[in-house]
Amino acid sequence: MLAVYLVNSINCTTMRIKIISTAVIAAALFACNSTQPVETNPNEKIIAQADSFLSEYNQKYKELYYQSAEAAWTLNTHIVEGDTITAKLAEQADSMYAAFTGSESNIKASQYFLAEKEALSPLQVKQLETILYNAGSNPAIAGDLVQQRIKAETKQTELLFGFETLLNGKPVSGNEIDGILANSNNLKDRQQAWEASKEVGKTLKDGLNNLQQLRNQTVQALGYEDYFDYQVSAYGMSKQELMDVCKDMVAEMWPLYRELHTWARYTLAEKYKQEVPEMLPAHWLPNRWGQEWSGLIEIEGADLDKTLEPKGAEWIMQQGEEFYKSLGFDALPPSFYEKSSLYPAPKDADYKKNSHASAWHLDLDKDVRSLMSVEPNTRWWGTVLHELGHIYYYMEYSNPEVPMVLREGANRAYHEAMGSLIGLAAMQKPFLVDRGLMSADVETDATQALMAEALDFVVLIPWGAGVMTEFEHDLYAKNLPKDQYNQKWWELKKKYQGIVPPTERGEEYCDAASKTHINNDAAQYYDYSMSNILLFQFHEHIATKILKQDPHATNYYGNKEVGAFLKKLMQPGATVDWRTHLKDNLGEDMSAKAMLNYFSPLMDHLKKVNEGRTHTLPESI
Ligand code: X8Z
Ligand code: ZN
Repeated sequence: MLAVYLVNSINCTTMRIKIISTAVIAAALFACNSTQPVETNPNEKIIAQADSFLSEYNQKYKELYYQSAEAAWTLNTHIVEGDTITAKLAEQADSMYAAFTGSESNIKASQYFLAEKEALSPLQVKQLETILYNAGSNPAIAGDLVQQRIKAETKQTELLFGFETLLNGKPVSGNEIDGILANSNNLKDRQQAWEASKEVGKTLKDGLNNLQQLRNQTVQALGYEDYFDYQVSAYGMSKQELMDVCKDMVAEMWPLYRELHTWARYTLAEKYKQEVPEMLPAHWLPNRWGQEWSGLIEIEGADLDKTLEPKGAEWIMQQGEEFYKSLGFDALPPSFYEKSSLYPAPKDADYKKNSHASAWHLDLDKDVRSLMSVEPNTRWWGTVLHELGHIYYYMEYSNPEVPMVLREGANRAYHEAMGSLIGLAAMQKPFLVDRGLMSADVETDATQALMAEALDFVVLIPWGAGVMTEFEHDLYAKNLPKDQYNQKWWELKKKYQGIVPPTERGEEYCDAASKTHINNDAAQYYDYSMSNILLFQFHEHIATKILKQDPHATNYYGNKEVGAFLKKLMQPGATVDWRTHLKDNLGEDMSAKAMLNYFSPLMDHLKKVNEGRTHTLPESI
């Protein structure tokens, strides 16, 4: 999930005192006190010792996490050219967080207790394992490397979001670029907008190369093979296991993706009055990375963009919250609206902000915020619901049963799935009619609606589990050389998405780095593909078991039982094992079956539409 942590090299005396104090406490814990009476249950003592270590850790963790998140929040919401103080503060706060989470005493203490794991409670073990995992990216034994990485990450964020994108010599926002790619039929304008959006990559290439080394080196100090290995281990998987899961996801969706690809080539060639291309030119698509193409479908009589436009961005936020409240979730705390940065910076603002949407859990409790640039259109309607899914997940597991260090999703994909699930539900006709966003009289074509959903949820799979995952795998696990970044990127784009650039893209560019996550949410993008698989499992359960409605035409609005089911998934946070949690709540393992079932009517339709057309992607991948 996108939440950015930034840090730097700071020599902090206070921090060192704290570390010593933790070390002293740990030493005291381990010392055998001969004056104490003999314990009847030998486990009681170690359980109590672990509890006291964990409670001190959790308290400090929350404090330092908050400081680091606050400083990172400012860095991402208020980027001013020439301001060095904000970055410095962010680096300092992140350094303190890193020094604590990666301290030798915390590592030693958790290793010591974990050696006795049979004696401890599952909740204690889970916390200790997470503490060790958190230490993995900041180990003190890596010395100066952690400081260098923190500094390099801060710099990369500033370069990415402080970058002035120019179109025809004039500054242009991400929303404006997206607007051109969503609406223009002029290929020249489209190409210029697409090319403008990639310029930032050039300035990020050296930084990415530096981070490639530093991320690998820091995690290697605690025994991880590389940074990709480290991020994947959060799922309890090896690199190979994760790559196999991704391969399976892509393979299972491939026949449908291949039909969508064929359909898109012919449809767009007609739209732009061009020959049908063998591969899709990147600037023909309605998204800068070709990661979702739902804009290619206009459902007759149900133009949501047109309906939302006059209502305004604030209305979208408020309706998003209403939807969650109708399911039985609480109102957002007032501080959410006071402290969030929800709308684009004014045109004449003397600062820039991170243009990518994210949700933040600043104090691991009720200080929840979102960073967005909401405009009243369909794309932002989905994004608002996505981000609110994170926010409500944060609020649900911020309960006394969940220790600070486990205030995370059951896994990262669960976290991504919640809001995207609500986004799916919020696009279905019965919901839209209920909410007055579509007239009940409109005869919508169910197949077209299904197409729009496939162009979003299916199209993301080869992009997320293919291009992004394999690129980052090769970057970190295979040390992809800097002079092969762009070549590798476009090789993968062609293989997995069937997308090619409008013109040759040499190594002076770094098109991968135009994607936020490559810079500040590294080696985790498979989360989104897995979340799509999971969310169709959740949706199928909700539609068939709770609502007793056709999964293609549901209305979640106002149903407290749906809310209760979601809360049950959310409330334990990371205190549970994600696989067991799925089995307990759905009675099944992670599987693409629900997603394939959902889209199966579309396959027949597309086969007919594409009859006689040439498919240029291979039958299997
Ligand atoms: O980054 C996001 C969210 C924030 S966690 C807006 N998403 C991915 C992306 O935009 O690349 C949601 C879908 C995929
Ligand atoms: Zn997200």
